[in-house]
Amino acid sequence: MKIISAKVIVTCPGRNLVTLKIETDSGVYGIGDATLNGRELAVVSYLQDHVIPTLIGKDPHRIEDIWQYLYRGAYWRRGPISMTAIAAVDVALWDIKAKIAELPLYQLLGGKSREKVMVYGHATGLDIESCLAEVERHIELGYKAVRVQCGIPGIATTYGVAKEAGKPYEPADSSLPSEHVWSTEKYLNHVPSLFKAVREKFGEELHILHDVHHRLTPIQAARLGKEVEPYHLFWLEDCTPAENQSAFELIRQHTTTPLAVGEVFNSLHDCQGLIQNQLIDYIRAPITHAGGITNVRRIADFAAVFQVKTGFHGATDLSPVCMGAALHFDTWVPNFGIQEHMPHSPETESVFSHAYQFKDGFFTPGETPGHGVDIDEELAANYPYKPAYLPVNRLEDGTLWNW
Ligand code: CS2
Ligand code: MG
Repeated sequence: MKIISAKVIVTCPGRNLVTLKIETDSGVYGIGDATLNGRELAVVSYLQDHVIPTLIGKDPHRIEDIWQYLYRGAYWRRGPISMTAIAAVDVALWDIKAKIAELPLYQLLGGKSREKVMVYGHATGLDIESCLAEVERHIELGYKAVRVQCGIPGIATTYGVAKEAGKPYEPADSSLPSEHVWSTEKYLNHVPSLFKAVREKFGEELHILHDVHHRLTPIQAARLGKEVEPYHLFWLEDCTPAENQSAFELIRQHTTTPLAVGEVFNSLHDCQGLIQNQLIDYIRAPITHAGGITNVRRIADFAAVFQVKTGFHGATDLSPVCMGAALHFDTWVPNFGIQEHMPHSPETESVFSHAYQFKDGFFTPGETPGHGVDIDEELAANYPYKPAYLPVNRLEDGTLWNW
């Protein structure tokens, strides 16, 4: 069997999404997600100009060999652009192999470890009251786990808070980076009251998650982790930038609040210390940005040795193709923790058909051969690429900070 062609499909049904489609001489094709929010065209070029020419004529069944070829053969290793490109090829090849085997992808990984995959939704609010209303709406939809983010008095905009209840908060239409202002002090003084309010209104059973989004120093993260211990969070995410993995030793000394990190990781080397020293509880490196199923399986297996669980990133800037592949992986992976779920826009749902389904707080991946996701290329062409950037953050004194 041979790869005869491959193409990159860029579409913007509410936000830019990049899909790689690999076609074989058997007529079977596979697709992979190649979306890197704000840097999409860099991955498009990496695939079109440097990867696709090397794939033509290769045997699509040789997933591992092609992964090694693209990882080692580039000479320049790691990084989000190359690892996202490799991931798209990898997921497309797993899709092809499973279609040929006429099996849902999870069967090729090792079969079911669970009947359904627990997900968490996003409850955001400009203030605590409106966030509580969103939590209630998610509970009514059946979610057992909800990420809570609210506006901070004295700060105009903060991460993860939609301008209008129920509307996406992810910026997808800024032609150049918008600049936001941040105050750690105002945030730290306010956010523990959010969790207190959620617990008082909804009790102990609901899983509460929160994303700090890289904005604290280690000692500030230690303070927050300690202060929120009474509210038993499921996890505190990205509490400090993790390039310096040993920073988490300081945080771990001060708090038992579970820690999640890794949505910006693309390699096991980004998190090896965090995992083997048990400095975190959940690893979030998503299939699309961490080199695909082949590489994330290595990370997950390594994490299992140290009782670290998976908690894949699943924001809407990861396409339904990523969600589909992730749900098959989540169905198999023994050390599964939780899966993020942000509903894609209706336009995105029309461009990407999928076999995965939501029911009462859980997803199932579907039994369709492959990962069960497809793209309507004609419909995709109706949504041309729109330049868009993630925002940039500054402290109140103008210092450039983490968004
Ligand atoms: C966030 C993301 O979902 C999350 O946990 O950190 O929404 C993140 O802001 C975006 O994926 C960035 O593109
Ligand atoms: Mg996050």
